[in-house]
Amino acid sequence: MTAMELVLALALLAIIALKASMVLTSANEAQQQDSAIMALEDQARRALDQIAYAVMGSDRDSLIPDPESPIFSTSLRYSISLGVEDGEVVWDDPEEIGLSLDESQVIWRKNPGTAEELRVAWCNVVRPFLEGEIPNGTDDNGNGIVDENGLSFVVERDAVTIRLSVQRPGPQNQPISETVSTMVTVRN
Ligand SMILES: [Ca+2]
Ligand SMILES: [Ca+2]
Repeated sequence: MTAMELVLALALLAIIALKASMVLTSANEAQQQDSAIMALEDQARRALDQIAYAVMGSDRDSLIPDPESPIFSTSLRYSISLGVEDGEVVWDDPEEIGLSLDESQVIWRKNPGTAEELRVAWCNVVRPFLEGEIPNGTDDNGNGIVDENGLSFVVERDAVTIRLSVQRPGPQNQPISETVSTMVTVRN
């Protein structure tokens, strides 16, 4: 082998090694991205389930706000009736689930606004607006509500639709988002 052939052979080997490492890196990055998306989806699903279970047990008459049109709200106050005593419905302590835009959090509160208020953050990566929605007065994501926030409730008769979008930095530092929604029926 001449010196020139040796140099060429080495250069070729170097290129092959570089290509192989690039393939490995991009496979690794894709895998990191996939697991980050799956973890975020899990997180969104868990928060949505928690909200849905809480709202599910509540009574229709206790819901605030009480819109009969598809206007969304970023918070929902509800109570569970404990039964009827002397002809009067006895309500459990009121609870409220709402979006804190400042902290990107879903906040659950019991006895909201009172001295005995109990406050727990259920999720802390909520997007300011639902995925695909920007604040421009139109329904960009085509779900029937306009400029809805990252957490929204729509009450129609005894059905509550809950939508949640979360976002966090992905492994390559570009943001990744997940959106989940469900509809629950409250007690009539
Ligand atoms: Ca919309
Ligand atoms: Ca919009």
